Amino acid sequence: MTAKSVPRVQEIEIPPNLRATLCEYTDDIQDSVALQRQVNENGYALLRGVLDREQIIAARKEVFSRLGEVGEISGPVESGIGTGISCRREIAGDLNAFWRDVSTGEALRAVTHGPQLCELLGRFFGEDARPHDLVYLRPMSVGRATRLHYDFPFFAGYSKRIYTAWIPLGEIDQSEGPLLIIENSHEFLDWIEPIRNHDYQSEHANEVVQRAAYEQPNSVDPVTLAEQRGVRLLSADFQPGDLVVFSGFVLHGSLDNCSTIGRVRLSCDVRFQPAADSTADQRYFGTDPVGSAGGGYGAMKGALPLDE
Ligand SMILES: O=C(O)CCC(=O)C(=O)O
Repeated sequence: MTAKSVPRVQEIEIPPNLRATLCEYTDDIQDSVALQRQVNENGYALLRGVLDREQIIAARKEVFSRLGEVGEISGPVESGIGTGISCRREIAGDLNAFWRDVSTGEALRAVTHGPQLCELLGRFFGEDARPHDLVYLRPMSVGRATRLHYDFPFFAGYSKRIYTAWIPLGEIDQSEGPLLIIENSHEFLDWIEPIRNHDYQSEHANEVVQRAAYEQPNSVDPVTLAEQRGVRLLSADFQPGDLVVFSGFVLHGSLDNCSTIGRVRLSCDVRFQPAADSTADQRYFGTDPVGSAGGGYGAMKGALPLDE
């Protein structure tokens, strides 16, 4: 990391004493007990080079080709350089259908719903795992970031055993806005206990889960939050094939995308639960899941043209 690419969050440079690199898992990836230990201790596990690099690159090309067709990414599309303009509304018309189509592309699904990831996630549960059908594909333009939140309120319901798989679709430098995790946030019991004790199967209106996930963590900026809690902001430079798995009780978001060459950061996050748990939640399962907000793929940020 050079001096000119100090990571930023919500337009604030993160002071050196408040930032650190995510801890890498270095044990055997076949070792279910060691994987579970790591995620229990840290709330997350960063696994390097565990996914098929060629499949990741194919998924990146597939997604950016679609964005290239609507004028948002310049060629060669693999570089992911945004044009700053979009013809998505004019060319694609139905933004919901377009985003559903991109999010269910064959190459992308080979990564998110292929056996490699599913078997790996199964080891975190110690039993067979199943991905949600709904995935969150995130092309993040320069200047964009994801605010801090907990995943549990969104995804707990019929199953409470949820892990998120965060997959960088290509190389992502810390200056280009990758995943941000708040150190030890799985131990912020004053925030976690109310979430853990809520019955999200009975009550999961979008306003309820949004408030539970976002409200308190965003009452101050992330740097102030880290100072107040005596923790650090964790991220890493990512390569294709890397994977972060984290629990629903880990506070996370993203760094700001400050790419100096206009590169759009691309990643996908997918939730997994034990295969034995119910798939009755229509928000996340089925051929056309409705999502937390009820609007399906059309309600996701990714469904909006990149210049909006
Ligand atoms: O990639 C991001 O910007 C944030 C990811 C996220 O919020 C998630 O995986 O739940």
